[in-house]
Amino acid sequence: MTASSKKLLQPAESAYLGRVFTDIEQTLAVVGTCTTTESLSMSFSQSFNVLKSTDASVLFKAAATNDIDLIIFCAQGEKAMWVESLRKIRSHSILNAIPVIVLTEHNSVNEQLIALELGALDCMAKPANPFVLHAKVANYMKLMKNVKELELVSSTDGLTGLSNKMQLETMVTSEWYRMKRSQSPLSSLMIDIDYFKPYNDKYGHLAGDEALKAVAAVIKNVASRNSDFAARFGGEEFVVLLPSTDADGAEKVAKDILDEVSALDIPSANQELPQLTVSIGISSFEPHCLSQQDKSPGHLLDQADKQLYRAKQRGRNRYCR
Ligand code: GH3
Ligand code: MG
Ligand code: MG
Ligand code: MG
Repeated sequence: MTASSKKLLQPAESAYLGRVFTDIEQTLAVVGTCTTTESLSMSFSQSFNVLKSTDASVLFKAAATNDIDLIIFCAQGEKAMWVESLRKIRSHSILNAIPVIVLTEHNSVNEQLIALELGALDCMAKPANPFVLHAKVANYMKLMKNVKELELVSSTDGLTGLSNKMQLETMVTSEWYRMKRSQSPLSSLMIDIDYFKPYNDKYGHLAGDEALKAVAAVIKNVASRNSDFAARFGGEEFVVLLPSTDADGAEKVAKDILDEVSALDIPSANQELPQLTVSIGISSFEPHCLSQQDKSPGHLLDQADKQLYRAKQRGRNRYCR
């Protein structure tokens, strides 16, 4: 037996809780009304941001405004009741991606199988040994940290730090259906750098990359509401989604982007324009105006692309709606 495995087999339990993984940026939701829920919330509040929820519906409200990393679900009362409650959590649009540890009264094989089949990550008997539970929570929290880092990398454009095209596609679909549900407008901007091929040819690709980063920073800075979303769509093209924003509002955002890109004062490779500029196509949709043909989310970017084409035709460094 190695010295390290010996140490693992003989934990100094009283000292253990003091050195478990701690990250107050991460959020643990504890669901239930039993005394266990209270004591768990207390003991974990040293290590994580703890959200107490009496039942699934309270948890749903919390999930809308909090970024939950892990759920401890205390199964209590009639089996049919807690199974239904767990099922609701596991089929919720946000919560279904969050791992759940279920604590049951008896932890019979039957109870464990039900919880695991509903997608629980782990199942323990109440009262759970606090050291084991803290160690498990610490491990799952570390795992969730890695998962989130991977999700971020896979949804981000490496050059500009904006979201990438894959993430944009997800957002277009979700914002489109949110717009239809919420009865508030949705606008999008398709932005393309003018004469960028000659710019690269004249100043080189590295300078081209720097210009792309500078334009991306302007876009991010202008589309600054929490709900705004900016992505690199392709080479020198960007898309901005503006939820709850009508055509007039989108026009203001487009105008600010035009002005601020010009103000970067990056030299142009085209004699007609003194600075590097962009052209912008705007599309706006109001749910009550959607005709039968306008049903799919793809319309949002198709319309913006058509308007971008018009802006290019009309001489660039402008927007069309
Ligand atoms: P227009 O005004 O009509 O938009 O003309 P344009 O030259 O910008 O359009 P075109 O689509 O012909 O050229 C886009 C150029 O963008 C091609 C390529 O040189 C450049 N580009 C695309 N991706 C990158 C990139 O990642 N880095 C750099 N430096 N240049 C890129
Ligand atoms: Mg282009
Ligand atoms: Mg271009
Ligand atoms: Mg192009």
